[in-house]
Amino acid sequence: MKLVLAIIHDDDAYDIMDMLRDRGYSATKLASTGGFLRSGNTTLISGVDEQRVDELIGIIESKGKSRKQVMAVNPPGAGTGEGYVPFPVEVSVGGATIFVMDVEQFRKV
Ligand code: 2BA
Repeated sequence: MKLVLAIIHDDDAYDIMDMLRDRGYSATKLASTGGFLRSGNTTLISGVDEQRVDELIGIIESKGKSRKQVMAVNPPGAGTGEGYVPFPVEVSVGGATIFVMDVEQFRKV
């Protein structure tokens, strides 16, 4: 068994969850926060048989859209002092960031 952990955009979460449910996958949705943008995103975790990992990733890829997001950045060396005007920087976020891990044990008790 594998554990798939996928960090996706909040706006894609319900479409992906719906499709996973329709295809018979179990998944858990966690509210998470990106360390760089400090804005909300969604982490899905799903335990699946190894043979189904590629299909699961395909579903996430098909619904997870890449987006541009703008963040305000202080000029280099500005620190936290006043008098500096933050400037906007555009970053490309997602589709999805996906980790696949081995599961040593899976138990429901
Ligand atoms: P954030 O950490 O908020 O990052 C949002 C986007 O900002 C990233 O998109 C990337 O384009 C950019 N970015 C991140 N760190 C950067 C840096 N040090 N310098 C310049 N640009 C940077 P994605 O790569 O698509 O990542 C989307 C979200 O997936 C991340 O949100 C984070 O929550 C998660 N993530 C990405 N890589 C990860 C990793 N190696 N481990 C854990 N979580 C990760």
